[in-house]
Amino acid sequence: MRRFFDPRQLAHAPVQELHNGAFMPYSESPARARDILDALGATEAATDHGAAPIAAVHSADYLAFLASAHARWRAAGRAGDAGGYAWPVVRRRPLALERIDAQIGRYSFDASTPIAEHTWDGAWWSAQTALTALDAVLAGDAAAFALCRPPGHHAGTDYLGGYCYLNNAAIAAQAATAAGRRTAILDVDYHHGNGTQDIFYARGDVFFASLHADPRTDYPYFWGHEDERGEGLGEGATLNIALPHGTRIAAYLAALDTALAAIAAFAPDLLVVSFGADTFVGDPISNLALETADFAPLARRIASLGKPMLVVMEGGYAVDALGGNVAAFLGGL
Ligand code: Q9C
Ligand code: ZN
Repeated sequence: MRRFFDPRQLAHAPVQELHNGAFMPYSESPARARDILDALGATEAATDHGAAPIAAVHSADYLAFLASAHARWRAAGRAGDAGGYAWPVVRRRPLALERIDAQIGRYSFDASTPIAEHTWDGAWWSAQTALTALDAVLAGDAAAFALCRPPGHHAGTDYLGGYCYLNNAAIAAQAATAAGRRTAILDVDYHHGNGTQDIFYARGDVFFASLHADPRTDYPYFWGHEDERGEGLGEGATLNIALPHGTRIAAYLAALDTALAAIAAFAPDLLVVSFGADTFVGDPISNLALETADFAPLARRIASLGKPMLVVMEGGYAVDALGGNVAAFLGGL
């Protein structure tokens, strides 16, 4: 299977500084990609597909914000990485504000996703890596792996969050759709893929299924509940399965079978898998209980759908075990 990674993704290297001057350990680090690369061996770089496939998913105003946010943060005399701390949530009317601090609130939903000096470049090449791996699948490969980092599934049309800036899986799914493929997305990251869900929520042409920790107990809290099933033309094209803490492989595979049956009923001719290894029992920020050896049967079960498959990397923060977990998953394909 061809595996894609672009070294320019490493340029995104945030260091989150809190407003009291302390530094917060930042889970989504370049070391994650390095650990996966050590386990995978050789990878192929991305080719630049330009802005159009990204602009097919994200709004022009959001992209302009993201590309300029760090420079404007610095121009406003601020130090460190740009980060949100005030949001227009509670009974506020939409306002077109110029102040960078206000715009970060407008274009984000959490305080854990700093915009560093080279975040735009890293996110750009992460998306291009997904598009390049998609090309291999469109050309006839049974499967391809995009080592996307920063990850993408929490980013919506016009917002960042959850360590995500550009939604790599959604960008690839949209490009596959534009290429005439009927596309389903299966999200097996620990966290609900709220950005991906939002992007396709009112559309019936892309199916979205997600297995994740119950949002009543886990981030991102405000999405991923099982009664969220899509709306309008997308009614029934979203499927959420919420799992309790401590879920092990047997119960996980049973839930996966439900998602796979729904995807099979949609009859896609291409599958995008948002793969997070943060379902691992040793993940420092998560609470499911999959073992390294479980990732191969998990992947095999997904592959049993028999659809051409693009695997896009999402989360996974047990850095020392991450490469082994990803290699186990890819080995299972
Ligand atoms: N103390 C992905 O796995 N948690 N994102 C913030 C702050 C955010 C995870 C907690 C978790 C985001 C792609
Ligand atoms: Zn995650």
